[in-house]
Amino acid sequence: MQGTAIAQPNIALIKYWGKRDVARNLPAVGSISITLRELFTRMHVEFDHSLPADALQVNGAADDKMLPRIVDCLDRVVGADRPCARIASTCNFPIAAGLASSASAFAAVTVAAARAAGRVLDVDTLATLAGRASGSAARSLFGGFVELQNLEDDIRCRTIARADDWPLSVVVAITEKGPKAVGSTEAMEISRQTSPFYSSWVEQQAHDLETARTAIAARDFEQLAAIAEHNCLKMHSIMWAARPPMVYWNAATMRCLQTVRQLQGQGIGVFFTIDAGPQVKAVCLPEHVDDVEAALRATAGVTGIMTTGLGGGARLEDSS
Ligand code: 2P0
Repeated sequence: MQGTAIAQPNIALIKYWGKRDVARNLPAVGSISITLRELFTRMHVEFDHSLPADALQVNGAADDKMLPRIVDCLDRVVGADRPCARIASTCNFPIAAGLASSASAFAAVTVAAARAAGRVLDVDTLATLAGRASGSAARSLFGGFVELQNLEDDIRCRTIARADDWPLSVVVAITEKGPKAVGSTEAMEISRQTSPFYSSWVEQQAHDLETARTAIAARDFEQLAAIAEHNCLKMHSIMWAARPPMVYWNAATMRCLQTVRQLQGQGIGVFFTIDAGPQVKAVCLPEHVDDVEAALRATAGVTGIMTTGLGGGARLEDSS
């Protein structure tokens, strides 16, 4: 009764921000993301009737903070009458720092738990279950460019272009490794309840999704860059205008944006996006990755760089 799965985080180009149903964790808007290749979370789940309680280890250390959400996820996948589980997670990038660690974690644990329980579920069901735990996790079941569609009563994810169809690169500039002060779930609710810009955000999302979809289908980098940066800045402006205001950026975040603008001025194919954290993700054409890496590495306040291509969706490990 065990299973091991690997999932990569994804970075939204058209962002999910806000929920229409908090209890079922349904997003207020659709989103489009790219699944990354080199960053990953590996989850091992083992059900054991002799265990007195569920236990989670993250990178070798007990983690009681994340445990309740993992427990809920296991209950949804397997049923609440399941045996207790030993869950071990390893992650090769900073956790809870705006690098979509919850996306890869919940995608991986959903797949691993289904295997451990002997449940054979199709990818749509796995994505729906992962999305109940963390909205962005649904997208990590799929590879390449992924659209999360907001259906009337649920969500559905689809790969709209494969990683090989348009092999972009992503350079992540780390500006701070610590966990964020306000989690996304709470920040989304504060945004929905207090930000004067929230309703326009929801109204305009269909337009942004359509623009990005068209740009991806045409492999139009400039059009994708323009809509992704616009959508990202719009999402952060919702938070800046909320009560209390929430600013995930630091001074180095802003300096990275200036670096990206300078690169664009030199004709380099690159754009930025920023999630619920201070890291900057620079999406670029593969031929420009060395220039982008060098420029971000030289930006004051950048403490680390991670470069990755686009990858496939969550999967069971071969031995699982
Ligand atoms: C996204 N983010 O589309 C957006 C952009 C962060 C900024 O989805 O509350 O951990 O668990 O459903 O998926 C991060 O939020 O939120 C996120 P919950 P999640 O990637």
